[in-house]
Amino acid sequence: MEVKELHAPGHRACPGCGCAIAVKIILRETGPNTIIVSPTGCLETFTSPIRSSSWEVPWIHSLFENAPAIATGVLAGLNSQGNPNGTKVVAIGGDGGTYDIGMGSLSGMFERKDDILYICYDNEAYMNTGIQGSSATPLGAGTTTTPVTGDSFGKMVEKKDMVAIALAHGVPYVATASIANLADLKKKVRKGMDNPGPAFILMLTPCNVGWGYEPEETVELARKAVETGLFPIVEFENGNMVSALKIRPVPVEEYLKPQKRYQHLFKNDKFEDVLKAIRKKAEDNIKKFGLA
Ligand SMILES: Cc1ncc(C[n+]2csc(CCOP(=O)(O)OP(=O)(O)O)c2C)c(N)n1
Ligand SMILES: [Mg+2]
Repeated sequence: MEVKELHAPGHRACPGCGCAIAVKIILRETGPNTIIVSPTGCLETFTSPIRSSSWEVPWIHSLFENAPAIATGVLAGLNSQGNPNGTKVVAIGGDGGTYDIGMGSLSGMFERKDDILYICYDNEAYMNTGIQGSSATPLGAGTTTTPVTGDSFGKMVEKKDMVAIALAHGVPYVATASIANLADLKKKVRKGMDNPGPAFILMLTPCNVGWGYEPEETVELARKAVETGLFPIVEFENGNMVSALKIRPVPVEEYLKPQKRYQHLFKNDKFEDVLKAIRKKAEDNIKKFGLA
């Protein structure tokens, strides 16, 4: 049977865009009875060039900083009319819109316990405006604002832990997902939508332009992020971990080396401590979530 894609072909994402893959699959699971909210970022830009749209569901673009508040408003509007069709509200925002500038707005949405699924597509920088670092950029990664020059080794501090932040708000459904495991991603979107109250899903969506790799390697890199332990696939219901994808850990170098943003770590021994810290991050995740 032919599937009608709700995120239609013909959008203007870069070839190999991890976010475009993710959104197509997410909408297959949400179905048409959904209103999507997106803050400014690549997703908004590549799906809505002037006078066209690749969305086959109602879609609203918010400011960079307020997607959760707009989602709350959309839900309030639906509820004020009795929401007879049970239409769901799903917000899909980038890491900049989620970890940084939209954090206050998201915190409010979590606190209000609004029945909204918020999905963050995390490409680990502000890609739309030219690869500026965000608080999701990982330790050691080069971006235009975390430069690699002289003794500077790219991002100098660890990535913010958004899963822990969502859990600290008491969000009843919190999960991570990967475009290398689509059945799991769809299952989590379904759970996040069916769960009453707020839900938060974090997805790592590699960006070949910002990370510096060949477009056809996107899904393989997403898989390597999981297999190294650097991006654990976990799921929490009411604060309790209910699933964690088991891995047979591969060395972090298998994930880092194909990416230009990490090349400086392999040029000489100067940044060995950074590599050690990245290895330790993977080991800590494996221990913390019982991945191996
Ligand atoms: C208040 C405000 N500041 C800055 C911008 C410029 N801006 C638009 S998109 C963007 C980065 C978006 O990054 P992210 O949320 O990670 O999404 P991505 O582009 O990576 O998909 C920035 C800085 C803006 N639109 N509004
Ligand atoms: Mg981003």
